Amino acid sequence: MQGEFGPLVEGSSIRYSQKTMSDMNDQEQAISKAAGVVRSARRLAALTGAGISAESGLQTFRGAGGLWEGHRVEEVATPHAFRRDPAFVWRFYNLRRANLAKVAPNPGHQALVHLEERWGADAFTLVTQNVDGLHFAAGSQNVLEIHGTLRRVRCSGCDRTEDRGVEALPDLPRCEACGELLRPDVVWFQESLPPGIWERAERAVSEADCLLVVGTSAVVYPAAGLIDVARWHGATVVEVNSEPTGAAVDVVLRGPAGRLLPELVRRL
Ligand code: BJW
Ligand code: ZN
Repeated sequence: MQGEFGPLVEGSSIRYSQKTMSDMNDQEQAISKAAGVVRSARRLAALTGAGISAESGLQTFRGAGGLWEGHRVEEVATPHAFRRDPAFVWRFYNLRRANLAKVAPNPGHQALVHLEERWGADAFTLVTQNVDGLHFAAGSQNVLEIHGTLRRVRCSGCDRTEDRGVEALPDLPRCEACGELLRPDVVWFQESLPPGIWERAERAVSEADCLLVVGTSAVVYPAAGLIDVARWHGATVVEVNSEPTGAAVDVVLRGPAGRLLPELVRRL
């Protein structure tokens, strides 16, 4: 059988097509280059998205399987959707909260812990768009959750926040203090990012010599704009993604983060 990219199996020996060989050389060059860039960076930052948690079993937002009951995230994760039908929105979030109890960090998350240990939390900042808490669960400490977290709720009346972990919540949870509806403490479309945290993310990225962009489609702003901020300040941007994105980056590592990040760390 001759696959365009796959190995050609002949009897007991495995030959590779020319296309596969040149892809392997490109990948080898890219990972060596990325390792060199990371090694020589005084300050590092990473921007992660849903793709880094895909190998833990969590769905991404876009691409195959990215719909929830036929709805795009843009239809569910908005203040308008919550006002119109809070039970519908809570169903989406309660399912995702329940999923969190079943998943664990994967080698991609752990590789980023390793980078923080090696560079020190002062010189390595992990900016994540993810709300799943898996970077903290893996052991990363300097993590900026710019889109909030599923583990916290916030009162839509008095703004009080509370950590509820992954405990099961009622279909329509209410605030004990004022009786108004609680909502997940995450950032929906048309909402501002948490002010202090966003400023720290911008600063970390603008001070970094290298930014690793992992598992994000880089279509949601202002998070995706961090890539331009980094480059504008002279950082080299290394993307790790299983699929092409339109992001303007310097080095591309194409493949699963759970394999490529540990490989990158091994080469440092
Ligand atoms: C793997 C892999 C493996 C798979 N290994 N890779 C400028 C231009 C255009 C629009 C705007 C703009 N500025 C603002 C906007 C509007 C809007 C926006 O960006 N819209 C775009 C969709 C066009 N932004 C906002 O509204 C933001 N707020 C804002 O701007 O406030 C200012 C304001 C205030 C007041 C009035 C008006 C404006 C807020 C954005 C909030 C986003 N929130 C969500 C939901 C969070 C809660 C929840 O989880 O439910 O955040 S949306 C969703 O997308 C979530 C994610 O964090 C975010 C990004 O998604 P991500 O992580 O990139 O996931 P995917 O699925 O897109 O990609 C996964 C990737 O992984 C893929 O590339 C795969 O290939 C890859 N992958 N497996 C490696 N194993
Ligand atoms: Zn309240």
